[in-house]
Amino acid sequence: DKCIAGIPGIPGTPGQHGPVGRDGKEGPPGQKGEKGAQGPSGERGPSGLPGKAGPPGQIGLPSLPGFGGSHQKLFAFHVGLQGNSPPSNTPIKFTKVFYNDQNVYNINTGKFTAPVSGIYFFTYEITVYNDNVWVTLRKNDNIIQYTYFVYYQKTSHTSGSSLLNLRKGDEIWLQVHDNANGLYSDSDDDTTFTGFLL
Ligand SMILES: [Ca+2]
Repeated sequence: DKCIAGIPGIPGTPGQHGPVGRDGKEGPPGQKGEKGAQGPSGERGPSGLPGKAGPPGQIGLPSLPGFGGSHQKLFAFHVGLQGNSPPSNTPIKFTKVFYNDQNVYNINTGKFTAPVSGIYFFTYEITVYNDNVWVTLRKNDNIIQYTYFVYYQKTSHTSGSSLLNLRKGDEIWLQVHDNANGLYSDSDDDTTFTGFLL
């Protein structure tokens, strides 16, 4: 007996969906994106409060006073007495010249004449011998100041100085007062009169 093939059967109906599968593995990271364009500038903010004041700076060194600088000519004299006991009531004539290059002191009259207006300094150093000394510093025959010294032994010294605001042409000199004329000089003693424009 031969087995005869039968007619194929009708396909069955599809099966029902199976249950949901498990999650798959996480994939690799994506590529980095391109940089975006710069955004517009923001508005300016309000001004901040002012800062605190800084500490004070150091005080600078004082400058030295100028003397005979390029802006101003030098005017000065330094003269000495020759002999002793100059006469009273007339300008003392200092005829020993240490410095008088601008001829501001006249050795014939005993007077200094201000060549320009300005502030002048005068000083005198007197060797005293054998008599009291009383001298006056005079400006245009007005007494500016007195210097008095009582003689007591051998040789002594007295001095005076003054700062004066002079006008051009003002005259300054020293003069013995009241016959107290113990001013002295010899080969190794000096009595001097000095002045200069500041
Ligand atoms: Ca002497």
